[in-house]
Amino acid sequence: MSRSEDNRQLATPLYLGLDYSTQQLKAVLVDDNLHEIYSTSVNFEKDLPEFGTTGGCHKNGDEVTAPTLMWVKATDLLLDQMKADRIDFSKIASISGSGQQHGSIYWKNGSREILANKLNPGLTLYDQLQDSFVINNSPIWMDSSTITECRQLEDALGGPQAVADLTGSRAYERFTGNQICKIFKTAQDDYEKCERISLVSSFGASLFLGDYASIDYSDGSGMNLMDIKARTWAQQALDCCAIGLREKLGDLVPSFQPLLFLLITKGYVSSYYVKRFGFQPKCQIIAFTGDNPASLAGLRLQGGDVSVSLGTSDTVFVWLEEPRPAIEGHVFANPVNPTDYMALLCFKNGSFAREKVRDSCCKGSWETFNESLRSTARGNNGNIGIYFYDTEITPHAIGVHRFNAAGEKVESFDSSVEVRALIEGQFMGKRVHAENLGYNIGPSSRVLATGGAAANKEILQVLSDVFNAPVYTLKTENSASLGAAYQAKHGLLHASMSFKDVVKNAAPYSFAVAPNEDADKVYTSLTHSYKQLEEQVANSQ
Ligand code: XUL
Repeated sequence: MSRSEDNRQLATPLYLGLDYSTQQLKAVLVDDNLHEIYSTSVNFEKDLPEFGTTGGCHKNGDEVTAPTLMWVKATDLLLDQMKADRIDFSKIASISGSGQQHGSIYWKNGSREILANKLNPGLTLYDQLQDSFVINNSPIWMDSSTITECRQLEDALGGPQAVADLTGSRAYERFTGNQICKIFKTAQDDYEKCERISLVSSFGASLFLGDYASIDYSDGSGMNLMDIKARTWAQQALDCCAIGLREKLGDLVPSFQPLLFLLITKGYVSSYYVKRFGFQPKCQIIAFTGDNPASLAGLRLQGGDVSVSLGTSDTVFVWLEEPRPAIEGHVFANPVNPTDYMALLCFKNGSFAREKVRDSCCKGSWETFNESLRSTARGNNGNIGIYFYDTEITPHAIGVHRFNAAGEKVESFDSSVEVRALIEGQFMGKRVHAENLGYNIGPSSRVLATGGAAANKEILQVLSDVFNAPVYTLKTENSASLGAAYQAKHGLLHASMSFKDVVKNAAPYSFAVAPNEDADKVYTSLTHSYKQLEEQVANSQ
């Protein structure tokens, strides 16, 4: 291809973002202004029924896996769909992606050679990678079968806080190091026949690169194996898990790093895709990352921001500069700024608790619920409630606990006090745990609200007041794949441009609400009281 043709092609570059999530593989194409112009997806259960999954996985007690080849076949199908939709693959300048975090893929000895040199463009990936994996069913994030391995790691490294200080999180059953440790102990032959272990994200990148793709810092933070500050493998943690693990994991790279092929030349898309689909030979593969870090990129969070996803469970992402890993929540390397961090906090009691209180106090009416929020004073006259109907993750505790302004336990609240206590309690809990991990609300902090309850302005007003920061909303069905597409462009430009500048033309946020003037005064001390009461509840269980 001559230079002028090259330039003409790139006059309208497109960027491809992929997301290998639990239930589907999704593709999003954005133009040079990062506006989404196309998306498509393959649903594992519906479109690939031959694998017999429910929601993309197989559950067997506390073991939860997904067929590795299902993800390979989904990749074939996705690209076929894009071809049928007449996507001009030659316009794609770069590709990045994301994957459900923590899942692991075990490549058989010799597979690198197949990926790099033996793929026949006349055949599907599925046909050619049949014999490339030593473990056919990849453990995924819903697996909780490694409690023994977790205790072993915490005992060896000096306890849960020591593991958190080193790796960003205490030992978790779904975290990849503990999963690998279990495979090392129970299937040592398979472990020995494995030449590379990928995460779901780096596995996706490997398929497109035609070589083993490096694990990125952010998704690498979800393994209990990476030194979160140094961003290198933590040898003590590796030693605890399995023999010879360092070689099987490869090198770590920043999350927006253009990848290398065979560790030497630029990591362009494998010639398999050039010949089969018409990708341009210089389409660059950028490291893939975890779905949560990719979503942080998709939401375009900046220093000081926090995003709160209000769904069945609530999830909080926090941008951190100086992390303080704790035994609740996770600290990951930040995917868009190489020196910063992000925290991920999951709260089990989200919409379910809100709906339960709406039903018990407001006869099922959101209108009455909102009226209760409007008619009660900020700070609820000192009344505080903790509503953990299900065993909460952050903190690990259960039950409904109500306290009056003197901090004394009470049996019940009036309906409208109950409604405010629930919403204030949910948001003060988020603030407490974000602050525990090193978050500081600053003058330019913003809260980005997403998920179903983000449509409710009265709820957002309490969120804004508790965090003393303006709240914005953004439509985000695709935040992980969109974030991956942003990272595809960022990866090409990172040497000369910050992520913030790369995404400056992306769709603007909608402003929702601003904090009331007395918010700081009311909630700084109330949140302090909430923190003490929540600790008291958690410690007593
Ligand atoms: C994060 C986690 C999940 C998966 C889901 O720690 O386990 O959010 O990433 O895709």
